[in-house]
Amino acid sequence: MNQNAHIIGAATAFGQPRLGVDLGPDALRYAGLTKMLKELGLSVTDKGNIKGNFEVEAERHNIKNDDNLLNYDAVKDFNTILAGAVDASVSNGAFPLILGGDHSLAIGSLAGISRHYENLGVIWYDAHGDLNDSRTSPSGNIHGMPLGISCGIGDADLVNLYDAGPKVKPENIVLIGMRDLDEGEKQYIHDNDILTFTMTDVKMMGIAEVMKQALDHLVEKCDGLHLSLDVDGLDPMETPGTGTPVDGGLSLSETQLAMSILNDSDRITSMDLVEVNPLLDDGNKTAGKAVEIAASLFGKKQL
Ligand code: 4U7
Ligand code: MN
Ligand code: MN
Ligand code: MN
Repeated sequence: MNQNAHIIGAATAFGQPRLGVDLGPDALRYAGLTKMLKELGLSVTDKGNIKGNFEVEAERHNIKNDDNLLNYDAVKDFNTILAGAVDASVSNGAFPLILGGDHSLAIGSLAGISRHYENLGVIWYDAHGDLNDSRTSPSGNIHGMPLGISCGIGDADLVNLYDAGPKVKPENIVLIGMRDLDEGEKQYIHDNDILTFTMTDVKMMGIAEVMKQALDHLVEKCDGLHLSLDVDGLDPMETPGTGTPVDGGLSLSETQLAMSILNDSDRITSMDLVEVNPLLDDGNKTAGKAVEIAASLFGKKQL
């Protein structure tokens, strides 16, 4: 794997109503992220945080547009800036490690990354598919839509953010850990034949087999592989500090195994580590687990 990492703090909470997830990047830093990566031998540059303008944020937080989209303008502006930062890191030969922040940031991270690849593969490790649009969303929260937007569904300005058109093809996506999919998302997965591993699949097959099949599906056809890891993919007993917890998730040890299989593949080119909310956490437990997850991805071994 690329041993030159750029940490990009995506300090946004605009994609959902709960404040505090914008503090996620700093919670991950306090949990020792940079030190851990350096101990593994990586060269690490911390690019600091991209934030919304706080005054503007306070004024426009939790406003819906005519299409029922929460904080629409703020999400759009934030992701345009983020896409530029991520694009610059890839152009400079670095591995962008984007810290969230709510998952709406993946609109910008995928937009910035995708111009560097013909066939970008995406592994979406999450309890949720994040494949809604304003019609199918029960909430209007854009953190439930970034993968759909990146595939070209939903609001035209968000779909065309940074570069015109979709950023990812459905056949280049694998969903892992799914256990809370809305009806419209299920329909989209069926219609587009997206390779999906629910929690039931994980329990039936084991996470090692799931990761093997995920990689088999992607490695031949994809020239870059992005991992988007939402900490709510894990069980809330492991990662309680997150805004939309769902019971029955992956354990830390399953996730570490998944990450070390990805490390062995030597194919991952970028990562989002998202939805850490220290204001909902038990101490800084969730950020600590997230750092352990990143450690396994970057090659930390148990022996
Ligand atoms: B996350 C939800 F309805 N699907 O759209 C929605 F269940 O980034 C949740 O994965 C979305 O945490 C969760 O609001 C978004 C809901
Ligand atoms: Mn989620
Ligand atoms: Mn998510
Ligand atoms: Mn969430």
